[in-house]
Amino acid sequence: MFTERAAWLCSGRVPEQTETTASTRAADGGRGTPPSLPDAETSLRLLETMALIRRFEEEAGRQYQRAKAGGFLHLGIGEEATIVGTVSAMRPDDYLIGTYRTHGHAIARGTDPQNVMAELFGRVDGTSGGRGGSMHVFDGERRFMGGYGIVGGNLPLAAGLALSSDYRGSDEVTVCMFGDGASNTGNFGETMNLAALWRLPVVFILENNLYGMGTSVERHSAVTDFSKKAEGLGVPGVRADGMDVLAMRETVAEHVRIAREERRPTMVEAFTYRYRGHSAADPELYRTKEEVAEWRKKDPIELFAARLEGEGMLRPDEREGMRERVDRRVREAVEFADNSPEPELASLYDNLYVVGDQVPGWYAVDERTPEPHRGEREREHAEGEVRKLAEAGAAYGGRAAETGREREEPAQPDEGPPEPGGAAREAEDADG
Ligand SMILES: Cc1ncc(C[n+]2csc(CCOP(=O)(O)OP(=O)(O)O)c2C)c(N)n1
Ligand SMILES: [Mg+2]
Repeated sequence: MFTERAAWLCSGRVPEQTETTASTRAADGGRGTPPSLPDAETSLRLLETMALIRRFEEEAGRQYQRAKAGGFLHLGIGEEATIVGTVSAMRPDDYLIGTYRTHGHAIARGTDPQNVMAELFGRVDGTSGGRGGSMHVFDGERRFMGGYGIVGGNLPLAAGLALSSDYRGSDEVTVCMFGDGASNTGNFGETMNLAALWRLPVVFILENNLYGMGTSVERHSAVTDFSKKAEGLGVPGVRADGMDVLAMRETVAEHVRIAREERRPTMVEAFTYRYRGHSAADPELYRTKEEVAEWRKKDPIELFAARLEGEGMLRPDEREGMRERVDRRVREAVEFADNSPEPELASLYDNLYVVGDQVPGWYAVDERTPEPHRGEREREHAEGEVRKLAEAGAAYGGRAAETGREREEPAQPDEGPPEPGGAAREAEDADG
């Protein structure tokens, strides 16, 4: 059955704008006048990145069926414009954090597809040393902070990243991408509340692909205008056409600016669609082939390529050259992953979160102490430590909310890094 909703969503227009947002042209989200094209180099880069992600994802699906890639596999085919448009509006020192559907996010951030493919294969050259697999791609160097399997689990982490930027007095912004289904978790409400209360420099991008696994948005969310869902908690939002890379780029750029300069968290709801099932093991009984076909007509890569061709920025032979380049890169990624060794058996416990003396000799990190310590000494650590840290954090956040977040100048290079807990202690002093 091809529903009325699907027709509405396929019409190429996002529904009525919410009133609660920055009234900028960017917030138009692809309705009305189409966003103007950036220069040729940028436009072609946007197209090629989307094409690379598409080709990578198709190959990942193939390698999964050959049992080369293990675990779960969630593909973002169809969602490329949401990903690439968003990432293209960020600075290299901004943070990005996503879900379990983030191969494309890492590639858009600049991670080599070879290392992403090696991660899918569980090999040492993978982005997480082959230990995370598809759901846990991570690239700290490019400030892509993962890759999380817990729905909504990345939201509080995003708030933490933004708080850390604020605490260090930097103007970095955190961009947090998550699904429509994740907006039903407790983490969503808790994160929005703190982000607004503490004026954290974070932009939330809700990737509305109309389903949480096999459950449509009308069946899982009482409020289906997701741009309004956090409004009552102090985080206003806009809707944007997630199938249009330029609409996403412009909208997110404006919201990143609001976070960076005005220190206000906001949300962008991106209307997008995944052509494949939720994961590789999805029989797709919850939607029709017609619905998928309708969305394919709005394909973000084909439509953008047609626009570039129409405006004389892309010749057919250049498009072909682009296809060959991305194809070669993905084939090389598979070869690289295939040749990368599996992790040594002896490294099994490396980097594990180990509690107490379960595994002697390994380092542990737990909620009571800020530093890693030897697992055997776990119980020697003072219980009071966590309380002190929590109190100091709350005092810091509270002060910032009152003062409209006056940021300190970053430390001069010769002063060295700020002393751990320095600002928190200051906040305590100010309070008492
Ligand atoms: C806390 C939690 N509950 C349930 C699941 C199982 N689960 C995995 S993905 C998913 C759907 C999430 O949908 P959405 O947030 O819309 O993201 P999408 O997969 O559409 O990108 C669910 C329920 C989980 N991983 N974590
Ligand atoms: Mg979804």
